[in-house]
Amino acid sequence: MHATVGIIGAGPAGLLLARLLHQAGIDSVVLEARDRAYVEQRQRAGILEQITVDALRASGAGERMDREGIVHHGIELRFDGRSHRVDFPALADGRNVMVYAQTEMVKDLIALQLAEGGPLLFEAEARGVSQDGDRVTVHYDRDGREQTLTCDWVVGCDGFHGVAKDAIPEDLRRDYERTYPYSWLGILADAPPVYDELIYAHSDRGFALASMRSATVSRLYLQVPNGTDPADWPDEKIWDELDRRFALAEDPAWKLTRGPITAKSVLPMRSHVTEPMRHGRVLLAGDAAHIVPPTGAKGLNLAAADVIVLARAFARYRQTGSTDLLDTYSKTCLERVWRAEHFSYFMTTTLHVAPEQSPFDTRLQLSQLARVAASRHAAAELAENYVGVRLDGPLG
Ligand code: RFL
Ligand code: PHB
Repeated sequence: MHATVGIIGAGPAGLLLARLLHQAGIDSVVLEARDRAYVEQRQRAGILEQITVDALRASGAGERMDREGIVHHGIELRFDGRSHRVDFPALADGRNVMVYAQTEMVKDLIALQLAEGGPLLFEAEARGVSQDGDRVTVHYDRDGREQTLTCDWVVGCDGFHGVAKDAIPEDLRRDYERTYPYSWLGILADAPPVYDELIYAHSDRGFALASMRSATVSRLYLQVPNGTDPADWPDEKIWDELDRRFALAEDPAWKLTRGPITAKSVLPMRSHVTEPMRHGRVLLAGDAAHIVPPTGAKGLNLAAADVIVLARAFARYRQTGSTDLLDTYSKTCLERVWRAEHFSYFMTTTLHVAPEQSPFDTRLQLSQLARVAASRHAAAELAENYVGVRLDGPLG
């Protein structure tokens, strides 16, 4: 099998790239290690920046998002027993975010790609990528035997544990990493969201986040120690702990609406960047090149930003034969990546309580949060980063 662009991984990055290439008249083949049901059910992100919303529309798969997605005009910060709202449009040039689950975005992209796109092969696991002159080959396992896909270009959209990044020789590759001394316990509950926007809470018991999937389904997170077993958190204990962490001094009766918990999992927190994001005819996009802790809601949006830049670079190459945008791909993306890395680190370390945290560190966190509440400049810095910074370059 041959493709102009071989794409490894059918997460948001790989699927969106395949659709954007299709719209630009460029053929691709997507190889995905898992089966369709697994990929469609994986619970992950929920917040889309404007560039992600626009890209989903441009891909042709934005119709259901436009019907069912919920526009959010701000977030609430809770700390020191009080609440403060960060108003996005007022602070960030009228911009907003959209709440639409990654699971739904992935379902929409898969349905469209299978209906009218190039091949999307499930249960096709890439083992490695080899380059020989202008030809790149993906070696993959499917139907119990090793097969090959030859390509002009290969894009590794195979997530943090993928194989594509091994195509960058060790002496040219740099990895930057930070791990955090806490994890998130995430639940889905058949309970109406507590508030019509997201609540990010700092408390002396640890961080908590109230998000949503629909008018009847809540997505809630609690900071827990690394290595936590979800089985140690029966449902009542989770609800009690959420109520304590979201507690408001001026409204002690304030409580979450409880409902059946339908999913429970623990996610570790890590920051990681692999540079450069291209070697020869192999390019990396999304979690394959960089991951962030989820506190800034940036992972999915960075994946979308990468493939938007990449789809434009391939379209230009097809139209003019120039590789200039492919040549600057890594540099262009890394500028946004490092901004998001910093913001995610800032949100994470400002809102979580580290295991050995001193009272001094807690005072610093509360002072920073109070500054966001008191200063338009400090709030605007948070709002601009949350809705997505504007940078010079193709994404504006
Ligand atoms: P994905 O979604 O990990 O998709 C990669 C795909 O590649 C496949 N794959 C392979 N296929 C073929 N051959 C191989 N050798 C392969 N190796 C892997 C995988 O099966 C998979 O289908 O990466 P992508 O497309 O770059 O998208 C990035 C986003 O998924 C990610 O940034 C966010 O979901 C991060 N993230 C979250 N972000 C948020 O903003 N809010 C969240 O609440 C949130 N929760 C999460 C998350 C990431 C998680 N991971 C990666 C562990 C929760 C989790 C558990
Ligand atoms: C989510 O809805 O899953 C979500 C929202 C915002 C975050 C992280 C996760 O920062």
